[in-house]
Amino acid sequence: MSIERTFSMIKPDATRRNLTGAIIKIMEEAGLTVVASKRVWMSRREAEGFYAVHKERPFFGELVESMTSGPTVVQVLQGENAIARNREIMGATNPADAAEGTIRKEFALSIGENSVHGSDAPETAAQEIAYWFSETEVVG
Ligand code: DAT
Ligand code: MG
Repeated sequence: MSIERTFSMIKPDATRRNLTGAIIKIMEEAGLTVVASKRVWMSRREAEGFYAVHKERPFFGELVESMTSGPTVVQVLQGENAIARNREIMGATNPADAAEGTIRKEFALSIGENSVHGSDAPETAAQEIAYWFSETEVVG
């Protein structure tokens, strides 16, 4: 067990439905602490850069469209095994496959509008945190 940081995002489908507080409550109750946070309406360019790993996938256009459709909350979560813990409470990508009690099971509208993003590994967590935050904005 170790204290880690992970990058998390509350997506436009969730901010639009005023679910920001409900989602953060689940994260905090899971032992994760918000150590950086800001509300961002990302540009097309920012969304394409952030999701560059998916640029050849058939859903890329739809993904960029959805991520730029409204405000997101970008944040850094810190805690024991934060990367895996956050993925666990998020649930599966497709809400139809997400376990009971997970954020996506409770709130996601579809596989594309699935309410939250979370880093999947230490390398992507470091990259994604650096994409949105400077070192001084992360206050642990
Ligand atoms: P995750 O967000 O669980 O890490 P991912 O990295 O495979 O999932 O995909 C990134 C996002 O892209 C996902 O949260 C929603 C969208 N997406 C993935 N697969 C999709 C599909 N088949 N149709 C539409 N959007 C999809
Ligand atoms: Mg992913």
